[in-house]
Amino acid sequence: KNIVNNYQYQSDFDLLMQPYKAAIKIVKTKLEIIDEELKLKCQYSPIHNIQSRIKSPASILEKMKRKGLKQNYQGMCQLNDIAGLRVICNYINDIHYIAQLLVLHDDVIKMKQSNYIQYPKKNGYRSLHLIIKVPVYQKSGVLFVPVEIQIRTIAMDCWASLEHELAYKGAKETNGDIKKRLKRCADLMAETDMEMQKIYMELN
Ligand code: 0O2
Repeated sequence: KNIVNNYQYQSDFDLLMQPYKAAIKIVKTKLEIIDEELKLKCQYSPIHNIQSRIKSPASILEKMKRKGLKQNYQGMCQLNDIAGLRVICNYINDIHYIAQLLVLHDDVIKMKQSNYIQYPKKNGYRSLHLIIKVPVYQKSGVLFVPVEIQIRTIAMDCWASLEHELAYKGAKETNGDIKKRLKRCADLMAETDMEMQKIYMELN
């Protein structure tokens, strides 16, 4: 049975997504608490803003097909990015600091880290991706729910948002010249990030 397709009613999909929504709330609260503590104790708030989303049913299906997973509940449970958070930080050093503080929590299980800052993608994409699992208590017991967290600077986010619209997954046909220019923009953003970090450190 194709469980996602057969869930014809929004309420059924909501039921399926309830633990993922709960996991987003839990991780968002953790991040906000980290930021608040730093603000009070260090007079510095590294998180610029936090966005979150639950993957759409169409996107869940597309990814299950692309990954060759069975299109059923078990297949869906193998996806790690149904619950997603994007943490936008002010400076590059904040990214690793936030990631370190988050995985220090006893109830956070670190599953995977992809460092697209140290090793940017060929197109210039930069971000730190973390997959963690957090416990979500249900009346039937505890579920360990995966959450994908993308942590990036304002500049990295600016580039990724525009590139997502312009070129990601072949959104529009992009020739070699466009790819080169997008990559150059990403590199310029990265240079700006380094310089802003230096300025911040010199002033503080
Ligand atoms: P959308 O539309 O943003 O939801 P993996 O499971 O690690 O084997 P996956 O999930 O493709 O493979 O992981 P990856 O490459 O780490 O990318 C996950 C997400 O990062 C993507 O989600 C994008 O949000 C973002 N991302 C990755 N590469 C790029 C890129 O080149 N440009 C932009 N703008 N964003 C990128 P989705 O589900 O692919 O897409």
